[in-house]
Amino acid sequence: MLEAVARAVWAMLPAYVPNNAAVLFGGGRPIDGGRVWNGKRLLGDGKTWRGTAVGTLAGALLSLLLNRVAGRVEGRTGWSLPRFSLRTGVALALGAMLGDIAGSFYKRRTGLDRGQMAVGLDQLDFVAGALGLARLLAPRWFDRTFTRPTIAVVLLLTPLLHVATNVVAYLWGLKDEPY
Ligand code: CTP
Ligand code: MG
Ligand code: K
Repeated sequence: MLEAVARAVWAMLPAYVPNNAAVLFGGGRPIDGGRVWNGKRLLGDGKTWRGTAVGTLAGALLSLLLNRVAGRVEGRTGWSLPRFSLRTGVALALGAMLGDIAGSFYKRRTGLDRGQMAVGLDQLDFVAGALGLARLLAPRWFDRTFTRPTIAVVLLLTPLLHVATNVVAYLWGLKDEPY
């Protein structure tokens, strides 16, 4: 049970970190360039080129770092942990950023302004993006790594982890809203 949770979190770490890196280092030019569609911004000021680039890079670098320490963690715990290639690391990180961007696109279409909460969507859009792009770019690795039980753990645990990190980021003054 603990191993299943550890495997799921390990596999998703390259998708979890991009959002937080974007919060820390994002800002600057918005991706939509300020464009408006049907009276609402296409994406909004919360989706920037810099945040997306830094987030993707952070997630991809983390996947390489995880590979370096995986053996040691396995030795201590007896778990068997997933490994990342550059392709799967980038797929998870970029996929997370794209899913988050798609979420903002959807929020703007439904009249939610930048920073307004969308329960469920805010917590899972990046998961859908990360899993979707990884499945597309590395289907065999995806099937091996994200078995049904692992996906179930990810879907249950991610919203909790997401809310917890955002509350911490909010309390530290890094984020404007605790979600
Ligand atoms: N961020 C960024 N680029 C991204 C994603 C996030 O620069 N691709 C930064 C922005 O400063 C953003 C912050 O991280 O405000 C928090 O991200 P998020 O909560 O996803 O954006 P919101 O500002 O809440 O906007 P939205 O309503 O569109 O989700
Ligand atoms: Mg937000
Ligand atoms: K979001």
